[in-house]
Amino acid sequence: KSAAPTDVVSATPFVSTTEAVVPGSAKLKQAILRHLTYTLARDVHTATPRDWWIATAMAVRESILARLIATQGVHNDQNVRRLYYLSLEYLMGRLTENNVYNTDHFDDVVTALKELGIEFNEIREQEVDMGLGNGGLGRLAACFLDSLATLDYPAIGYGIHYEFGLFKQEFVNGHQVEHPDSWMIFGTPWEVLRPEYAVTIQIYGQVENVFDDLGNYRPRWVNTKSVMGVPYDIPIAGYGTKTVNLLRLWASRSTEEFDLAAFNSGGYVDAVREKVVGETISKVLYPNDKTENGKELRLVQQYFFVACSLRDIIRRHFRNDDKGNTWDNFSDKVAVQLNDTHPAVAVPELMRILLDEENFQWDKAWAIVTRVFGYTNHTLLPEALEKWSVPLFGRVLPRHLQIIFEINKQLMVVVAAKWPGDVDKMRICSIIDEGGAKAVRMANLSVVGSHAVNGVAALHTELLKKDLFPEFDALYPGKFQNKTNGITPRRWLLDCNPRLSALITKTLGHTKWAKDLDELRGLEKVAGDAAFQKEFMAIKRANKVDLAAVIKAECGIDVSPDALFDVQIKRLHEYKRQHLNLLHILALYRRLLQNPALDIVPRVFVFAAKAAPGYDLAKNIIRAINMIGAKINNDARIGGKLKVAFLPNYRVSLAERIIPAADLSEQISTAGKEASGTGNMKLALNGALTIGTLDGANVEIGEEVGDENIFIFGMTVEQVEALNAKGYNPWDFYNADEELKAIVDWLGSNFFTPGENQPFGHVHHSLLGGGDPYMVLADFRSYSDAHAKVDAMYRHTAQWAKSAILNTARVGKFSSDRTIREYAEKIWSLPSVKV
Ligand code: T68
Repeated sequence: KSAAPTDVVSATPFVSTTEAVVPGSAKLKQAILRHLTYTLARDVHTATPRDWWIATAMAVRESILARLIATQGVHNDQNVRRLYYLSLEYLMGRLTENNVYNTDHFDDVVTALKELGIEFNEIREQEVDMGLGNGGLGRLAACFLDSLATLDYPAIGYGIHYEFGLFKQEFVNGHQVEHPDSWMIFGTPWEVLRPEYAVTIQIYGQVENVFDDLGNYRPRWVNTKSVMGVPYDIPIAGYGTKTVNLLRLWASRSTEEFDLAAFNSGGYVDAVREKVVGETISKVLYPNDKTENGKELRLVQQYFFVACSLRDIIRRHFRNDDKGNTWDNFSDKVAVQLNDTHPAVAVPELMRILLDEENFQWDKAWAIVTRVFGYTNHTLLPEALEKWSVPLFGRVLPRHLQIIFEINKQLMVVVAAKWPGDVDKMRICSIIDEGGAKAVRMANLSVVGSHAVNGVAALHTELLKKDLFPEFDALYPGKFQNKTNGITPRRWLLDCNPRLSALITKTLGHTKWAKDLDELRGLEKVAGDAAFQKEFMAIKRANKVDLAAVIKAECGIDVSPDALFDVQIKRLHEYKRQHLNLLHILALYRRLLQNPALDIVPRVFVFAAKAAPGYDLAKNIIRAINMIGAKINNDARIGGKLKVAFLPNYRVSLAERIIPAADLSEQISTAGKEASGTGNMKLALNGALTIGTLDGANVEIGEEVGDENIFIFGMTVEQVEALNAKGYNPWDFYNADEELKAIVDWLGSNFFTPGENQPFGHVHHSLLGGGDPYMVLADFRSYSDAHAKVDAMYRHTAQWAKSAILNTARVGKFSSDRTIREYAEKIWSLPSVKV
């Protein structure tokens, strides 16, 4: 039977839906030229590099779309169980190169373009990053999509098609300045607009309390505003397989109903202005990666994408009613993962649909809901746990608030049964925070509404159970699980480090490693081999030469590829302690000034980080690194032994240039604060040694690579807790350490910015008067000592090379393929489906 396949992407005029373009450079060359003419209206003489990029992407896209159609057809015909990943963020980066590699078109593309006189390396720079996320959480979602498709799991990602992604960062006199990221004004070849799947959702309004003829409560949600969600589909091609899944991102549009009231009362111009309100929802990504600020538009964004996605999921399920799909088998076919609490409003939304639209009894509806959802927690920091004020929530989603109150009422019964008479336990477990202004606790809602809750590293999950949710862990034994994060080895080794990839393939004699990263263990036996070490380190050096050119172009700083490249790249946050790194730089600088003959390994400190626009301390740390760096870089007295380069506008495509060139990976958060980290995994995989605390996934990286191949320093979680319990006073450490005192005072002066008053006052205050909440001073000496060991090992080229190789060889565990298999088996019960 030839029913229309599900989620068919409308074909471009050049694509046959039945036949994929046969790969091969000749065909590809033809397709590129065809798109140049008929998609872009260009000829080879007038084509710009951007035209060549789009034509190339369009040519590769043909076969990807054909595979997308085939994949969705198979999934639909077999009525498979699917995983739906709900995430407010996806940090996809550039798509062309990844798609070219994953579909094995790389050699053909390079050859085809060469024949046309074009270098692939040049045109790929034309693509603007798709930066629809803040940091680790958004990038994790992107890595997961790659692994899901590669492992042939039927899966769809849902999110928001932000018009503006994470801001672009520029430095002016060392200060961070933000600019809008208009990534899509000229469109992108990698998305397909699907107006046929547009949905209309309701928001705001009031609840009318109505009873039916039998006296049943039948609330009516009325006077709502309508908003339309229009989906854009981005194909997600698996590596070394035919599976192509999709990422569906919703753009908000006003509906006619939305305009009408304004039109009647205020006339045409007001009507159009109202329309703008509807379009505002998907306008911009919120740039805070930790603190939640209770902004109404953010809640509206969350509800908008969740409501659109659930509508779409339900439509897809019931389209297969001829295959027996009903609500009874809904939770057999549908698994939904909540990427943090940002999509947690899905819990009351699915309840509302079942209760109010489908007339379910509460218990039956609740059973479906809790079977469908899983929840991933990404942080223990209290300021990052989402809360919505009850009045705000009730204004935006009045019916959902009622449902949350009912969920909570039933929860309180369960809590009271477990701990009779213990009001404290009720207060702690309640979804409603009653201390002070009433608020909805989204984490509690997510835990209660899901059948599985997971942390993102072993240590994080332990702390989740012990410190954040001990009551829920007791109430629901077995609900809490660990799923240590991972990264896709395709983007983070195969694509970004072609030199090392080629060496690995040559040495192992196969490319299986890109799909089975434990194969890298095969490198262990050559880790001590002098010839292999030489090749490995020559590749590292070549990558450093490339990065040095980027540093020169972006910062105007000359750096030597023979120096040790010491790298800290991540969001700027007090708990990540970029200022601890800065104190160490100041210490080295001071030691050199006091003894210019001091023999240290020359170092290049590479930073890249964005600070949330309203986060003053983080911005002050950026300024301090920039200004102190400028002073150091231009100080002839130290003979170029230290260089500090803060690369602006950190993003996925910049990470792809930095990571292959790193010697040392800075993972120096206060123990217990970094849930996992994923940059730590990318750097180790590319042969950087870690200097880090026993925090997040560093613990597990240490277990894999071995103590002698990682530089661990600082307090453990237990020691941090003990010091806090006894009362931490940073002045004790300041007064007891002559060098530390001197550099902290130095930081507090205007030595680095003459004429300015207290230029780094914010940082300086946080370390002393502010109480140093992340214990930078307490860990300083141990950190500095660990760096001395780094220095000593780097001088032993063979020893360093061996350690670097063993890092690459032993971090196979951190492939997101392993992570996704664990989710599929232990949380989603998701079989893979070969296309
Ligand atoms: C990160 N979280 C964790 N949050 O900090 C990191 N938050 O340890 C972990 O490796 C990573 O998640 C993946 O699990 C984030 O990146 C955010 O970006 C964020 C964004 C909005 C609101 C709250």
